[in-house]
Amino acid sequence: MLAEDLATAIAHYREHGYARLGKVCPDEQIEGLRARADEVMLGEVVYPGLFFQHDTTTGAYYDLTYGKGWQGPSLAYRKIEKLEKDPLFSAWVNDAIFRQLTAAVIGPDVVLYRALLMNKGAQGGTHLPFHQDGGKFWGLDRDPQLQVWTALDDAPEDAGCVEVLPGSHRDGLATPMGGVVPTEKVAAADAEPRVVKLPAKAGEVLLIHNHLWHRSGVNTTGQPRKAFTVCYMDAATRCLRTKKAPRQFVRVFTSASG
Ligand SMILES: O=C(O)CCC(=O)C(=O)O
Repeated sequence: MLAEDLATAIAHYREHGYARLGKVCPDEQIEGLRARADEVMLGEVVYPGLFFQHDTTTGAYYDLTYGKGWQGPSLAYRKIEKLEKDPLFSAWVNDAIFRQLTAAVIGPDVVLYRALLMNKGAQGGTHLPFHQDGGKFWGLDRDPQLQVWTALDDAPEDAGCVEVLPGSHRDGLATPMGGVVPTEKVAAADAEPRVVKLPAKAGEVLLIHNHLWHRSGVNTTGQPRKAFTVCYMDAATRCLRTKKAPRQFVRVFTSASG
């Protein structure tokens, strides 16, 4: 990607809270990631310590269940975290384009908060309400600012593409906890008429500010809608949790590594 195109995308992300990088992941690499995601869901490729959340059958966010882990082979897992353990996903996380991007947005020393699959299976997936990815719920001494979302399958509007409220990142957190934006705040912001839908083709990348209000609907296409989303952050960020040992974050880029 040309340096001036990246700079234009970063300027858009800073102003509006999101940006399109275009189709920056080559087809062959996307096909590998898509196949690997299926292999992980089906239990054909296994890494200890992955986080799995299966999807609902209702499409309702509040029907999601937690803490069950891998529940057997299924292409209807909604979320799989810690995919940096897989060499194909790790290679994409560490791609040179993201070194350039994170150097400009975060600085030279970068760690991962998370690298996860967001899947809306062919059976429909689940409605994801407006939310922000930060706040006390994340347990950090500062909120990360940069998420990189890669479409592994085509994600047209009717597959439940990402939808955003432009500029909403500039108002900070809607609640100190972060996460789902309360419905009364969504109504008060008169969000609906200002929502921008971001349909994407496989291999396209979106930048999403952690404080941007974003959401996605259910998938009515009968085809899977898989995406891989990575949250990068400054290596100086500290985990504040006290019930367990504080998290140590996986290093991605360092000023020393050239
Ligand atoms: O893929 C989606 O539906 C939503 C992704 C998302 O919320 C994120 O990347 O933070």
